[in-house]
Amino acid sequence: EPQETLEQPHYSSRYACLRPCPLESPNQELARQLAVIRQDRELDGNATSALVYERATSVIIAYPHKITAARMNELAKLPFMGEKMLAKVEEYIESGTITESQKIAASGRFRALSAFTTIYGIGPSTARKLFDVFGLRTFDELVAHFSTNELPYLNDDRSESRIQTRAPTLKIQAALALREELNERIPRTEVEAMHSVVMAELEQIKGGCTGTIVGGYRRGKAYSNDVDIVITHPSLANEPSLVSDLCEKLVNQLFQRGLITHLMHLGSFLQPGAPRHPSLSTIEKALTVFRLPPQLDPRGVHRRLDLIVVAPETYWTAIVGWTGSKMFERDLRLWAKERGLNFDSSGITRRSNGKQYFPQTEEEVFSTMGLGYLDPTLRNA
Ligand code: TTP
Ligand code: MN
Ligand code: MN
Ligand code: MN
Repeated sequence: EPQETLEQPHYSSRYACLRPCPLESPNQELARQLAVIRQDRELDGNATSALVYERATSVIIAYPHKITAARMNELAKLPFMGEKMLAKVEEYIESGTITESQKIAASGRFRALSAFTTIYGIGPSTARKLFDVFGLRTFDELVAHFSTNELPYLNDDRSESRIQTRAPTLKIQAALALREELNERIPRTEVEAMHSVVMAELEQIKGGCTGTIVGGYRRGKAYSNDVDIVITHPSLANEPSLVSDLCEKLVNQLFQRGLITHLMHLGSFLQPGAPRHPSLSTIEKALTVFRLPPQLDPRGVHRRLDLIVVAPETYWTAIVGWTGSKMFERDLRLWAKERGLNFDSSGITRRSNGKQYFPQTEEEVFSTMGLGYLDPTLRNA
């Protein structure tokens, strides 16, 4: 039952899911400098301040004009533009740089922590400990440190997974060794080649699967940090056990072929803190490390590959949920919540009575939540 009047997208919206945001912004450099401050706050564990900068930056990149002194009055009326933020924007307009961003970018601690957190498994708190407690400064020192230590966990919670596989977890030593390859960005042609290889393997396991590349690729990015594919098959309808079954078979076959080399995480989709409900079993994900066969990539570069297997009834919510951006997704959930709905990749639920909605087109995902439609290329919030 789509709502009758849909909220129309506009750059002045408080919600990232209502701000049309193309990949290229006339205020890219300003946004880049503000993002340095955001990252500094994240690395310091100051999530509240990081979010303030993230929201303001998101509004700025959706603003369709180059920000100049003459635009400051209009900018001041936009959401999340507090006094401190406006002062930084003004400083940028006048001088071309934000002093605080420059100071942060020049600091040795920021440089080390931001470098450490490019390693899979090292988040801000681990990075701070490695720097502050163990006194580590360089990748060589990390390699030496982790040749005798292991992180207590690497986010591979197999106890929660219904999937059984022999593919090894990516340990911290391997993550360090693969650092340069995993940080290399992936051009669109290679994203498409990875998708084709995965679909060909799927066809052998179960004929007639559908698979859509989501994530940054779908938003139009020329280069991606990983490849995200949402997969379904008609026979999975209302058969949760077949969903994890197909995911397991796919991971095992790709591992046997030497295409998947490591796993980072397996298991049902679960937002941190979200209540468990039955529809969770209609989605299963495997976050992996993948390499193309030698005939397609002679270098055999290791790439991150996320496989999301879903029942057909949740296919379109999964596609919207995995197309991103992260900011877009965060506000999509917030918007839904404020309207008494719960949105996640496995469906839309009315919070008061548990009624579930399974939209069968992408437009319907939006209209079910009272949102005007935004093309994926305008979801770069
Ligand atoms: P990412 O692959 O992390 O990001 P991206 O595709 O936008 O950009 P790139 O890979 O080039 O850096 O996430 C894709 C979407 O999937 C994002 O909107 C968030 C969502 N997502 C989840 O919902 N759950 C998860 O566990 C992860 C890792 C991502
Ligand atoms: Mn700091
Ligand atoms: Mn991605
Ligand atoms: Mn991903």
